[in-house]
Amino acid sequence: MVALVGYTNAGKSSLLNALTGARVPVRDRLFETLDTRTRSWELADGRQVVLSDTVGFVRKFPHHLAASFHATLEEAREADLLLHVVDTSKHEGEQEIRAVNAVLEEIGCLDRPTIYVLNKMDLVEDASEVELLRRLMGDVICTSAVTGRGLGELAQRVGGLLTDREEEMVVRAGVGNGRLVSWLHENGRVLGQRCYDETIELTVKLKPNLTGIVQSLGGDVTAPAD
Ligand SMILES: Nc1nc2c(ncn2[C@@H]2O[C@H](COP(=O)(O)OP(=O)(O)OP(=O)(O)O)[C@@H](O)[C@H]2O)c(=O)[nH]1
Ligand SMILES: [Mg+2]
Repeated sequence: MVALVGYTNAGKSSLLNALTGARVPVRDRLFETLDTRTRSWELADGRQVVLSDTVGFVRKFPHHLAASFHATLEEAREADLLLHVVDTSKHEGEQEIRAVNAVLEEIGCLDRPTIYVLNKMDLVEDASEVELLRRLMGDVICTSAVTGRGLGELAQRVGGLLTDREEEMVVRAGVGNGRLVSWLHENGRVLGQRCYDETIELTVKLKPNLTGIVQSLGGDVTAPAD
């Protein structure tokens, strides 16, 4: 699960639309998005990740929007990876990043793996602003939801980070267990598969926290033999 977070008007919904072909309303005004939208995002290697758009963060949150904001925080809490979207065309980029990070800290998400997405690059005239943010944030990707710049690179980086968290394992099950086999193809990356006697054996890359599901579906999980 990947969540787009960031200051209001940074371009989160525009990026969700550009990356997934969704049609979430986008407008040049504060708090355009008031509920969480979730879409399936297919990375270059065919893997599907769940990408969520969230309500924009601000320094002082208006009280009547508290309920929407609360739902957004849940989304951020559940995400494996945060894409912190920044409006790079504004001079307040740095203050806005700090304001968003203060909220993330409050909800205990500041240590979540995060990619800083410097968006609206098509509007940037002052390259020194970008350099400053790059120095401050370290790992950044420059994008434009309008021209599509950087979106491929972003998908690659997300894929790389999620792959790092996967582990290789061997799953054995009865040959008739089609449910488990299709679950593994959907939720992991199957590197190899063979059948012997009445057993099917798959070598898969999978997030370790999913092994419980594999077992509940009748799979026997072991580490790969070297
Ligand atoms: N030029 C340019 N405009 C962009 C880009 N990304 C978003 N916008 C514009 O910025 C405005 C805000 O975009 P949204 O996608 O609604 O921003 P958001 O972060 O979802 O905003 P909230 O939902 O209000 O928090 C819209 O007018 C978009 O068309 C970009 O990369 N380049
Ligand atoms: Mg939005």
